[in-house]
Amino acid sequence: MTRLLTFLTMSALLAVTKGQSQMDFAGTGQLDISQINPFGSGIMFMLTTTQNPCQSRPHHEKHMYEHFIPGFDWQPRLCPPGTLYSAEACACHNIDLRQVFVCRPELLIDFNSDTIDDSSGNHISIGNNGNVVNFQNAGRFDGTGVLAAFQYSKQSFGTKLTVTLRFYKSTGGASNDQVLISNCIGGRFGSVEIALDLQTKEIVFRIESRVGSITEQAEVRQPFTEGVWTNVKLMYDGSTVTAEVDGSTKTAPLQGNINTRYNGIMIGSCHGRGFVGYIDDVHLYRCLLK
Ligand SMILES: [Ca+2]
Repeated sequence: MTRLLTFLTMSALLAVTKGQSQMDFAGTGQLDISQINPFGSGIMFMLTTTQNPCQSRPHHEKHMYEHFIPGFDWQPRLCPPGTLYSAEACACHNIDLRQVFVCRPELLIDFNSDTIDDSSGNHISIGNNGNVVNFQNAGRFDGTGVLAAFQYSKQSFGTKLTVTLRFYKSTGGASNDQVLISNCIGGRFGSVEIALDLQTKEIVFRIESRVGSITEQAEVRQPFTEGVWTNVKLMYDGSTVTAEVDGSTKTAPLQGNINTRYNGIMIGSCHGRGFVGYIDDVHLYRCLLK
């Protein structure tokens, strides 16, 4: 028994030291422990051999489950497409044999009601710093406004992600770099980001991924014009980043899982890069929208 515990402990240590820092997270995402490694160099740590209590529980909709977050109580979460939650496994391990796969938005903000909220049906809570208002069924951003979907903190998007939105750029803003959507943290660009470079008048699409312990980035730029509605799509399929603007497509190669971020998804500003104009029809899919 002692030998077995020693072996298990050593295996866990080796898994960490070999850079296998991605931990399964209730079968729906991954927690990147390299960003929260509390173990300083030279400090020994102990791994318990007691199984952790299950921190998720069934939801009445079997394609979902509830995850306990200290301070936020039980929060609903979606299982990956084609899977159902299993209380026995404490994860989305069951295959949904009846499912006909359709790529549906996990997050949908259409700004069509008085309150700015997620109308995907997944009840993702949207924070508003009070400076984003609905105006003629679109979100008006004055450079200080930001919407936040904190649910995406530390969640992995894996190798399948599509983000679509439309924007109308008005003149002005304190920053020449204005964020439409991003999970940037500090001065570090988002691992998922669509921003405007006002100096070059370009939309900048960014994805940051991780292959093993190596971080890689792809950036694709497309021109835009102020004062017109512009439709954009950012898609990543595990090998290619696709940036589409009003039907015009550019691509860049990239591999690996999209990097996790502590931040949630921010809309309209991130780290002082405030957007001035209108944003509408924000969709986020954990699948490929062809
Ligand atoms: Ca709208």
